[in-house]
Amino acid sequence: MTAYYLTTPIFYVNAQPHLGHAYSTVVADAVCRYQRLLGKDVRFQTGTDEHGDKIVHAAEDAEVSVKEYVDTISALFRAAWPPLAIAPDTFVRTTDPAHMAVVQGILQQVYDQGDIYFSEYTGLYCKGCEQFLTEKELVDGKCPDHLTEPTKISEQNYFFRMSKYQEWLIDHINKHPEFITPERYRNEVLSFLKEPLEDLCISRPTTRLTWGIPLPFDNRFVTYVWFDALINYLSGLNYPGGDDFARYWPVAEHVIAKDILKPHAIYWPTMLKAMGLEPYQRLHVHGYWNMNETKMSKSLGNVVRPGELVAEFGADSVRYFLLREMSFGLDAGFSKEALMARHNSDLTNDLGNLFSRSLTMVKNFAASVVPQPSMPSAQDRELAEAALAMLGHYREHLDNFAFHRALASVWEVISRANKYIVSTQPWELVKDPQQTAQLGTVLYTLLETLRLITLTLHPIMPETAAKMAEALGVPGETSLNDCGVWGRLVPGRAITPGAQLFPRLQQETKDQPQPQKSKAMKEPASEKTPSPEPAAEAEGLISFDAFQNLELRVAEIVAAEKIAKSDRLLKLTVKAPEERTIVAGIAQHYQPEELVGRQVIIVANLKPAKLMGVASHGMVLAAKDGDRLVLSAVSGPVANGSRVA
Ligand code: ME8
Repeated sequence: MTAYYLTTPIFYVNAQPHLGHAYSTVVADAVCRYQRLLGKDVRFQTGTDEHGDKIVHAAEDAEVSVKEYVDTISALFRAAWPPLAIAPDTFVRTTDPAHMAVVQGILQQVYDQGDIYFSEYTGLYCKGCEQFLTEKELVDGKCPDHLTEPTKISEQNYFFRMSKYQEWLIDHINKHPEFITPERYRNEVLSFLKEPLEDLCISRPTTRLTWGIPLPFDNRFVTYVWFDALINYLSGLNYPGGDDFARYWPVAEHVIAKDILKPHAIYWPTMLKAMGLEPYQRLHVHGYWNMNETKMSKSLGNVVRPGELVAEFGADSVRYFLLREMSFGLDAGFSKEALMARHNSDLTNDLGNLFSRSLTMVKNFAASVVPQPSMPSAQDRELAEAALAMLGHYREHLDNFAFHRALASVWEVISRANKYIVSTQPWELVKDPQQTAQLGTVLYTLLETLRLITLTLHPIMPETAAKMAEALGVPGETSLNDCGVWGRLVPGRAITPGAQLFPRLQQETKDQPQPQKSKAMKEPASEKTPSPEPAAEAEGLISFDAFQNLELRVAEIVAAEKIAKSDRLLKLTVKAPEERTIVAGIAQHYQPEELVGRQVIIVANLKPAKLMGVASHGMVLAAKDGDRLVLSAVSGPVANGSRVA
């Protein structure tokens, strides 16, 4: 089995994960899932970078020991990924003794062969970058990334003979056009390499910094951050021994943002060359997520927390947005409104609607089984051909990390399929027994198109794709090579229409842009016969009248007690404003005593029901957040019985 190895940067633990970190990691996760879909043996690595001045200062600010600090923040990074459906295989910490031993082994080797030497250096040091900058790199005398003036520092240190490998590196980049992509970054590196390369300072005296890996040949120094951090890509493979290194290093690829281009495109390949190793295969460089035109960064504090977005939109919606909205390599602006618009337009309207309409029609018109297709018409063939062509475009774009293009080609087919429903009018075909064969072909064409769409979504929205595959009766389809052909759905097999894929989300303010309604979903004005499955119903929408029928009222809890033999139920007496009893399944989340005096929202016109022998007249509303249940409330005191609408 062909191997594939992809890494993200290892993130500094001087602050908590934000959307910028999440982006690189979602990208890597999606690509790894895609490579698995191609049948490869994939290794996906991320981790945390835990040495250096920055970390020591962050721990001082937090008033905890450095060890305690790095353990806490590293754990936050590790915990940030599963909620985004990100599943790395390895998580490297630079404070792991195993990593530190690999770094020391490499330092000794490179020192022994004469590529590390001791010397004095005076230079302009940027604390933010933790590196010396050349005059040329400054903008108005300041570091362009941190907007601060670097400090002139003079000290004795160890240096890596990077200049020795400059010609080799230029030659390597020229001979391997894919080594650094997109091309703009390759050009940037080649242009930087036009000037003579200076040797790289790789140490800090322990008088200035102790939180680092001691140089094995001089314990008055620790190694400076890049010689430590970059080696994670090898230590995670148990370099130099073991099978992993032999298997995965020859196929290594890295994902980074442009802020760390120089260390990855210049320091790292020359370090590898000095070690006698082959360089990585490809470096994929992306741009920045900006907030109001400025880079989202922990030092500026203008960050978005991925966990909060997941709680509001769901992991798949956030993943889709990140991959669809940014052209890989360029900067993109983040706004919640844009995320909301994509959720409602691309996911709820286009994809969700296509899926629910199609499956509901199979349920209603074909008894929930895959129908037998017959001779396809030109229209049927067109959709099938477009769906197959989509797979080709999708693969080509994903191979080049052009996620937005790959997704645009999938959504083009989604839009075509929605139009196909409108023009083939299955609800009319079902009325005419002579059209049964044609109806079967239309429904089969829709189901096959959906199956191919599902295949492309596995890497992007894993949970959604799993739900779709389950409903289509193909839960095990996990190979693009085997399954990316037309006609694999077997007539007669059961289809199980499930729940709505993406609930529609509400805009918070009127000023926010409305999601664009996909053209494909606009039913033609000439369509006189109403569809038996109107779009709104298929989306799980209800009419205002239906909502009005629901009597929501504010109620005050005046008494609460446990119900014998039930560890789940509490008997509540509420005033709304008349007194009534409601049985609520909240005993595992609230003690009776903490409830009295609270105002909650109830459904007041629910049919009475008996629970464990107690008659319940209504239902208390609560939010379910994973395993947690949190009672509804009003933001200020109101009269008991007030209507909520
Ligand atoms: O540089 N937009 O760690 P770091 C997009 N430890 N991506 C962003 C971003 C933004 N606004 N902000 C951060 C380090 N990133 C070193 C790396 S690797 C051997 C050592 C992402 O915590 C992006 O991947 O500052 C960027 O390259 C990385 O976080 C920098 O993370």
